[in-house]
Amino acid sequence: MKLENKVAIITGASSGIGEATAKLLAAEGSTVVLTARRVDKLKSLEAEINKSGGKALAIAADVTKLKDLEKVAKETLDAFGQIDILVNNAGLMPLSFVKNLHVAEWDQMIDVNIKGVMYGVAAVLPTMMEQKSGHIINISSLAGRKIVPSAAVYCATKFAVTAFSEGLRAELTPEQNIRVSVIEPGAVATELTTTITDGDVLKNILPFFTDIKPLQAVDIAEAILYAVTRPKHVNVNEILILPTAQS
Ligand code: NJP
Repeated sequence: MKLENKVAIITGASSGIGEATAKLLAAEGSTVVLTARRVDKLKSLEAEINKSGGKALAIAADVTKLKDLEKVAKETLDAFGQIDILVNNAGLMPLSFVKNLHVAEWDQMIDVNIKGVMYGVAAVLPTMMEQKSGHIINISSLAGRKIVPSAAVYCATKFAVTAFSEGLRAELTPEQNIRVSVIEPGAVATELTTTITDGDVLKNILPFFTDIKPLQAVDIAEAILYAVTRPKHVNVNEILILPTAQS
């Protein structure tokens, strides 16, 4: 087992990439702290992992609230005494054309995709600095490198995640022995597109997501596992991973 005696907090663990990552890290021996808003989903994942011999603890949290994430960090420390890995994965993608002014959705993406990631870091950093070790995985996107119509705000949030991650790495990795990796998926078959409400996107753009064979959530979980199981002197800065059929 590659992650024995490790403790990982995973945000957005109630579905998709977060759920798959929780299962994979637990199967490699890590204790996994599962967090998201949908408690029923978290509880059933907690039960599934514990039943199959892993160790999981579900704690409800909204990543737009710093206090919630501080509570997750505190309860993790109280229960397990350490925080080795944070997978900052919670995110939303209600794509829309700027001209359609879905301003409330812009706010939501900024709050979850950018501030949620920063709050996750703020919640675990004091512990990781005291430990003089830790690994922060931030989930960005191909959209953090490539900008397309209907994704202006989503891309802006993912560019921010990628920039913040590089800033974190430059500050923390050499000095504090806290590794930072950014994972940039292309299209992955998850619930992510269910938040789209813009009719123009649903009609014209969404089919793109179904026309190609997308990645599965476990494909991204495996990239995360790769990053967190490198030898201590190796920091995997970035992994961009796309479906073979995606241009
Ligand atoms: O999507 P989905 P993915 N507080 O919808 C949680 C990025 N990505 O796994 O709170 C706390 O299955 C939500 O939980 P709940 C993407 O940008 C994906 O694909 O219970 N949690 C759920 O667990 C995102 O950063 C693709 O509703 C909140 C999770 O977020 C990450 O991958 C491509 C929350 C979303 O799970 C995981 O997304 C790409 C809140 N306020 C990047 N709001 C892709 N799928 O194609 C939401 O490039 N969550």
